[in-house]
Amino acid sequence: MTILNQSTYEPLTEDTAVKLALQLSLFDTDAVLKCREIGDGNLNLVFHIKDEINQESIIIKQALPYAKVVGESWPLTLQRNKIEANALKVAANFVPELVPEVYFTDEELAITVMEDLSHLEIARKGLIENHQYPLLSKHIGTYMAKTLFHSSDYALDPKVKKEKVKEFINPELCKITEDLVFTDPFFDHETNNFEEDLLANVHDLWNRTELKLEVAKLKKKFLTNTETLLHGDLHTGSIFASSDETKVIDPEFAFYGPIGFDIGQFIANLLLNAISIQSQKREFLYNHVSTTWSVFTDQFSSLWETEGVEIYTKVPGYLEFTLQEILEDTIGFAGCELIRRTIGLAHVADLDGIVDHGQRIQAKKNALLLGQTLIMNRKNIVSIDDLLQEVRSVIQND
Ligand code: SR1
Ligand code: MG
Repeated sequence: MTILNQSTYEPLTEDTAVKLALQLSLFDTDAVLKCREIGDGNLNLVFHIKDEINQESIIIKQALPYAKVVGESWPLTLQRNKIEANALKVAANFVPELVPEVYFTDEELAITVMEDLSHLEIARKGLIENHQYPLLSKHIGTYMAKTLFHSSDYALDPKVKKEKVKEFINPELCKITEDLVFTDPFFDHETNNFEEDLLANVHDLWNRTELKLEVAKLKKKFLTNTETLLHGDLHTGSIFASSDETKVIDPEFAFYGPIGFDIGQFIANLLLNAISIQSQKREFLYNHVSTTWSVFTDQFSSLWETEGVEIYTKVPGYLEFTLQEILEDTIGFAGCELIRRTIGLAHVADLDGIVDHGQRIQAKKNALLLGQTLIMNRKNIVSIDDLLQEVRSVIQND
């Protein structure tokens, strides 16, 4: 199909996005369309198009050929748009209620046209504004159990699974994570970005060779373990939520990796929010951490028992071994995420938005300390209650 009468890539404008929506016949013939570019993430253009007559709306997301957060000096594959659209379609097979519906994709223009979710809030923004989202952890635990189980060797014929590994090879986006999550924050690298008052803490972290050894092991797992199709960037900015609805967006970092990576990123971002608020208000976030893990393990276990195709899923002890390994990885990956969101390239508003300088620096020191503790102690933390006890003991006294 020729879109906008062109066959080569060009970034859309608000005008051409409207033309595209009309060409795709996505609105009624009497539609009066209004379009706004609303992308506030690190990488893409996002157009919100609304029919003011019939109150219908869509989103057109377009990849830019570079990382928006840095600029044109950081080229980035347009292929990520196809990965994202395909990952959304895979997730829709298992959790259609937890992802936006995809209406149309075009590889050449690197666009995905999808359901508008603007009746919901980005969970990170809402959490910062004290919204508690009572169903968030139940929904995300379900999302992770179903998506992570169904794309793994536990559930798929090995040949089919390997075809999917091939389909989701995503080297450029993985390299971003390899650098920004697992490497740069642990060395004196130019991409790092931290406040002067953290200098002593950061130098201390860079000098800890035993910490680097543990991060090396976690990075190795990320590089080499093709356990399942991950979302790959499951932080609270990749989730839309309300009091009764949750939708996971933005799986452009999707690839085959270790199950604990998605869980660790989500839990770390709950903890970043906990660190950013007063200690007496943190309990609901700890409950979210606990519920995420219990919903994930309950549903993953039940899928394992009823739909496991790998013969060893029937062997007593293999499920328990697998869940223990996932927990250990989850805790280690969460530790890396806490550190990189504090001193690496891409920060989070939970911490950076703390207005009081002293409180902000203290919160960032807590995030660095908690991150290191989780990485170093992950083998001794054998339950989610142990994890929360560790979290409380590190960040309680501020
Ligand atoms: C250059 S991209 C920086 C970060 O934004 C994305 O959301 C990922 O978290 C990535 O690491
Ligand atoms: Mg994103």
